[in-house]
Amino acid sequence: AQNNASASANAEKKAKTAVTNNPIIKDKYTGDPAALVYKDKVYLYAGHDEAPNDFNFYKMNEWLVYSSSDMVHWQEHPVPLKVTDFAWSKGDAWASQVIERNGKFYWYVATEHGTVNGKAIGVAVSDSPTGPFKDALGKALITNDMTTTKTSITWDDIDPSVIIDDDGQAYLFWGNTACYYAKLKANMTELDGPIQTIDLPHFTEAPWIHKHKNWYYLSYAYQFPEKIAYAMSKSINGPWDYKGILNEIAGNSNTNHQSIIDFKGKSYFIYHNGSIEPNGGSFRRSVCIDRLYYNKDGSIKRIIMTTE
Ligand code: FUB
Repeated sequence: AQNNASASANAEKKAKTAVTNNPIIKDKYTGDPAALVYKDKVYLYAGHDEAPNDFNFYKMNEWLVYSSSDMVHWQEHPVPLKVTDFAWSKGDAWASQVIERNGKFYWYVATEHGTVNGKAIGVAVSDSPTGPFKDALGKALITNDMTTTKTSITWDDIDPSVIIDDDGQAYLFWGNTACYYAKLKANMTELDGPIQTIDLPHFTEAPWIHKHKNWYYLSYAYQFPEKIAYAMSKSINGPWDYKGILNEIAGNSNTNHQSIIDFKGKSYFIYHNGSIEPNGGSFRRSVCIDRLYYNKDGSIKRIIMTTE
């Protein structure tokens, strides 16, 4: 009995260590994290990197959701959304973000459009943060032909990030090469005005919009391989003041993709790297979490990446 007790204490210690260490999810490859704080939990949404070890491009067919009350122990929920849930998509579960409005959860995703050339942004809706989600529109919200005057690439309509400002106005930010934003109507499924472009140094992709105290922050993937940089503004409409690099290239992955939240009095930087050996890398990524600290003037200290 003594042996059993110490074996089970050891197993518990190991399990605790396992869930604490970065990357936080070890049994699957996960990329493009987007966290939602809702009530007393954090919901973490990510794309499922399914590329076999000898396949050097993205293979992503579904999005995943995890929840936690302490940022340490994560519970995986049944797969809440797949590319096949969008009848108009022909594949690719690229980056996404979920937001709550009036008890409904809206999930903005980037995926390949079946008939309009290139990537598009769709929105799915659910009554629960863990789904199941269903296509809210039956068509894409943003398609490549809506932004062709700004860039000639077909993958510029990716990486949606969404915010509801204090006055209730919602905004969608997104982009690759060009950083776009537009107002959303209160129904969260229609644009409410023109698509505008924001000038940011070396903007590659992955905009993340958030507010902390009196400042708006627009962080994004910078250059390639990607670091994360950020800009600050007193207004969501800018002007944006570029503040520099927030996170270095995150080991062994050409892309980096961040989500920034406050939860129970602490701030967190959630991102991905390619750290699971021996096959982790740009197409087999893993979500990590580190603490984020603000300076008194609102600027953000550089992220110290840890394996803890
Ligand atoms: O996961 C596919 C793409 O890689 C995302 O849309 C980008 O942000 C990059 O992380």
